[in-house]
Amino acid sequence: MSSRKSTRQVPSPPAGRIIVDTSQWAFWVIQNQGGVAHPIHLHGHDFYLLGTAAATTFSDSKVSSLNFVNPPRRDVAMLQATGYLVLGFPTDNPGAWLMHCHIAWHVGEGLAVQFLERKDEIAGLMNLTAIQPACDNFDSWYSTSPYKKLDSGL
Ligand SMILES: [Cu+2]
Repeated sequence: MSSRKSTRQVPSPPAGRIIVDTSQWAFWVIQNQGGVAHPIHLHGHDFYLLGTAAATTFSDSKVSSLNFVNPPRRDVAMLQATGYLVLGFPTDNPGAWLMHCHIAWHVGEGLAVQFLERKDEIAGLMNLTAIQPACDNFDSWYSTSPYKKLDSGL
């Protein structure tokens, strides 16, 4: 049996700051101020799980504890109660991506963010003319539907 394991070196952000490098990598620090854990899911990428901890606040002094050498690769990771989650991914997939808690009613309460990645490239990668008829059909149906959306729609 051959091994397909590879090692990925994630570039470290500059000391003392977590930044978004719009040309190559995005780094996110998600701080949970509540006492309930949340499974955080990202669309458009598998992300690298650089660090996580429960019952503590992320600060610049914790950057040195992050794992930038062959970190776990996930599309969901647990944001622990009153803790933090640090993730990173290469900005290699232009699009409008959603990152959210995977508990649907938490999304309805606002635990979601949508961001544009490489915005200027998106229109050139999509055929908006092909999408518009489906949007028009939905709008036509929804305007007369007795079933109105009550939540985020996720
Ligand atoms: Cu949640």
